[in-house]
Amino acid sequence: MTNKKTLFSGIQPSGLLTIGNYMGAFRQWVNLQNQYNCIFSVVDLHAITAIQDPQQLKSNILDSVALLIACGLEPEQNIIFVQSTVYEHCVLAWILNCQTFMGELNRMTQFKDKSAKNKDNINLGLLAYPCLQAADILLYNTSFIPVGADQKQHIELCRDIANRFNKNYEEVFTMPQPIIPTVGAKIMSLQNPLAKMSKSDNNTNSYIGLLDNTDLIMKKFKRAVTDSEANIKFDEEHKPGISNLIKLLHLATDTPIEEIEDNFYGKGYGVLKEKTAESIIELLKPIQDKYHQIREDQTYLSKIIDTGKDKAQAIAHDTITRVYKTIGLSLTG
Ligand code: ATP
Ligand code: LTN
Repeated sequence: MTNKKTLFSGIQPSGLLTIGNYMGAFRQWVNLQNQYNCIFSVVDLHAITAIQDPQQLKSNILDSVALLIACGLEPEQNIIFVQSTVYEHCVLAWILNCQTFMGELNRMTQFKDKSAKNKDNINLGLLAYPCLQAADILLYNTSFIPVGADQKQHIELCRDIANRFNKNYEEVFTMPQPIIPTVGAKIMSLQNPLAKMSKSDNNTNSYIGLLDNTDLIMKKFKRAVTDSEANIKFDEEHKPGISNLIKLLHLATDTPIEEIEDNFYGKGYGVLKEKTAESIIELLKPIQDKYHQIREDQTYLSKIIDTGKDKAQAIAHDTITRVYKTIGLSLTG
């Protein structure tokens, strides 16, 4: 390890990764990987807060690792690992549960949203989700956490928990801070532009998967919900659907938003939808090509997962040893 600061982030293998995940998270991860000691995790223990089919979960985990590399993360330079392979996450999560108030967890918007969507499975894991997330972050002496805007509240709670522990015992945890992109922090659903694009949405037309093919991407954009005007203008409050398309076109092509508005002045929504679809198809093409190469090479993928586990565990174990000692628990063996 160098004396660079540590950056940590995670992604749930709860379905096919989307352009929301890419714009809000991975793009930053790729851009920041040379600046920090980076640790990226496929957080499968978080994903099981919703029911997952075991075979599907297994393949989603491998797909996610392969996609992270295909998006440009260098496995030699960074630690890329699967959360469940490092048991220390569960141990620290329990300890942090004991530092977290029920009122804090009940206030989390993600908990409220997910409980409302899955009324028959409001489990304890879903409530304690932010404690496991705090454990992910605090195990690695993390300074920075690049995430989409939806995760801001969880990171704030992680800081509160770390602070409380440090006060109740002694200064063990580094205080982390989020890095949230200025544009792209919240890509909206194509079917409901008032809700964030989410890979676990039951309506597959609401998101663009990173592995969707050309026809499907074109179809999904053509079906995207807009408004009844015919005016291509960036106005997230009054024109959320059109603004979401403009934002995606801006992010995919680096064209400034005002220039997009000028270029499309007087044109119909159909043209904007088509251009946005084309730009996303072009952006995803090299990622998809690289993904298929990597995904077929099981030996290569297993090696990355094993190496990632060993490197992550060495750091996590060191932290758990310190935490145990601090709170008066004993480690044997
Ligand atoms: P799920 O639908 O299963 O809750 P998700 O699609 O919200 O999952 P996560 O795996 O929970 O994705 O999040 C991984 C990263 O992607 C996080 O940093 C999150 O903030 C970011 N992210 C997720 N959705 C979006 C979005 N629509 N726009 C921008 N960033 C997003
Ligand atoms: N809850 C996060 C995923 C996640 C995460 C983390 C992100 C789990 N552990 C640690 C950053 C740091 C989400 O994006 N829904």
